[in-house]
Order: sequence, then structure tokens, then C-alpha cells
Amino acid sequence: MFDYQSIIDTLIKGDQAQLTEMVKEALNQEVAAEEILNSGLIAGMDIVGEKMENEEMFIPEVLRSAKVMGAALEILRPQLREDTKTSQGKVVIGTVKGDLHDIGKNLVAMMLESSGLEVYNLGVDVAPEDFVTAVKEKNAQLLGLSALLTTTMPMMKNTVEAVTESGIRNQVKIVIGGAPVTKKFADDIGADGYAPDAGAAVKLAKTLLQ
Ligand code: B1M
Repeated sequence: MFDYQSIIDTLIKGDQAQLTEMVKEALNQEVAAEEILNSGLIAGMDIVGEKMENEEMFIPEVLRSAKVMGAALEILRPQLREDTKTSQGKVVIGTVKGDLHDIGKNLVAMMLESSGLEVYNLGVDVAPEDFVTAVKEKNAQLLGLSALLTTTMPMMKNTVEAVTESGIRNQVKIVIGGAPVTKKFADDIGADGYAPDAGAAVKLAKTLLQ
């Protein structure tokens, strides 16, 4: 059994050199990338969240952990890939306006891309009208919205409304996700679907794009 605890501890400590070394070592030991992701990195980030809530960690330290998680994800990226080269659809994805969380959204983007979709990642703090513009410009069939704050969830509703008002709602499916988001919320705001994690997002995207 691989020692995930040391990955968790190093992520919390925010030591990038050590963490990337550990992730490479785990891959060398043929630990599956999904396991390193779920049992190491995501588990560690959950503890960072608890510590943040309990004021045992503060924003600069949380940011440091987020940064090293991003670096570790880059190492896992090729392993998380399925071997598909042809585009099976276009996706525009971003974190909604007012929200700066991007690790989960980037993971979703990476997995969608790996599954053969052409992904346009607009980043964080994306205004409804910028989502609309990108969907039109790229002629995307799927729009992915991420929110990590209860206070930014209403912006998902605003974005769905902006898509509807722009007249392109019937051309694009909208999928939402992020820790505080639920299936019920997706139904309430008129999104086409909700995915709890990156794997589920890929499955849902494939179903909606069929
Ligand atoms: Co923030 N933060 N944060 N934070 N932060 C949370 C979300 C929080 C739960 C922490 C806590 O208090 N326990 C809390 C939100 C409370 C709430 O509203 N319910 C919180 C808060 C309060 C804040 C600030 C307000 C703090 C402050 O300033 N006082 C502030 C807000 C800034 C802003 O956005 N305007 C803030 C800031 C930050 C940092 C900038 C320091 C940093 C973000 C850095 C970055 O992203 N580059 C940060 C971090 C890192 C976190 C925690 C610790 C970790 C988030 C994360 O990356 N998780 C987080 C606590 C937690 O979630 N445990 C917390 C790992 C990631 C892989 O999971 O993002 O959930 P996640 O993504 C998953 C799924 O949700 C899903 O798939 C992903 C992969 O499986 N998913 C989708 C995500 N998007 C999807 C889209 C889809 C489908 C699935 O379809 C399109």
C-alpha cells in the first residue's frame, strides 16, 4: 500500500520540489494516477479546506498548497490522458464571475480534453457575457461552469440566463459543478446537468453531446 500520507503532508506544507518528486516516485512505483490524485492530492486539499475553516491555515498558505497541487497535476496530466486525438466536440469552461477557485475546474478541463473534446478554458472570474461571446466564437456545443463559493452560485443562474437571452440556448448544453453545487440547483436554474467530480463531468459531457 502506497504511503499517501506523505503526499498529503507535503501538499499541506506546500513544498513543491518535494511533492513533485513524490508524485514522480509514486508513478515510478506504478501507482495509478487516479489513486495519487484521489487518495493523495484531493485528500490533502480537503484537509487544507478544513484547516482554512478552522483558521489553522491562512490565505497565503492555502495559495501555496493550491500552487503545488497545480504543479503535481501537471505531472499526472499525461497519465490521466486517454489516447484520443480527434475532437469529439467543443467545450467552453470557466469559473463564474466573483470566484477565483480554479484547481477543480482545471482538473475537469484536463479530463474533458483527455477524453477527446476540444476545450477552451476561460480561466476564473468569468462574466456571463464573456461566456456567451466564447460559446458563439468557438461554436461550442457544451458550456461548463464552476463555482466553489455559495456566494457565487447565483452567478451560474445569471450565466444560464445570459445564454438564453443571447438566443443560443438551444445550441449549447450547460453543465455545472463545484463543491457547493447540487443536482437540484442545476435543475432549479435550468442547466442541463450537474457533475460532482471530473470523472462524472466527462461521462455527462459525452452523454449530452451524443
Ligand atoms: Co477558498 N474556499 N476561498 N480558496 N478554498 C473554499 C471553497 C471553502 C469551502 C474553504 C472553507 O472555508 N472550508 C470556502 C467556501 C465556503 C462556501 O462558500 N461554501 C472558501 C472561501 C470562504 C474562500 C474565500 C472567501 C476566503 C477569504 O478570502 N476569506 C476566498 C474567496 C476568493 C474568491 O474566489 N473570490 C477563497 C480563496 C481561496 C484561495 C485563492 C486561497 C484558494 C484558491 C486557489 C485556486 O483555486 N487557484 C482557495 C482554496 C484552495 C480553497 C479550498 C481549500 C480547496 C479548493 C480546491 O481546490 N479543492 C476550498 C476547500 C475545499 O474545497 N475543501 C476552499 C480541490 C479540487 C480538486 O476540488 O474544486 O471541489 P474542487 O473540484 C472538484 C469538484 O467540485 C468538481 O470536480 C472537481 C474535481 O473532482 N468540479 C466540477 C469543480 N468544478 C466543476 C465543474 C464541472 C463539474 C465538476 O462542470 C463544469
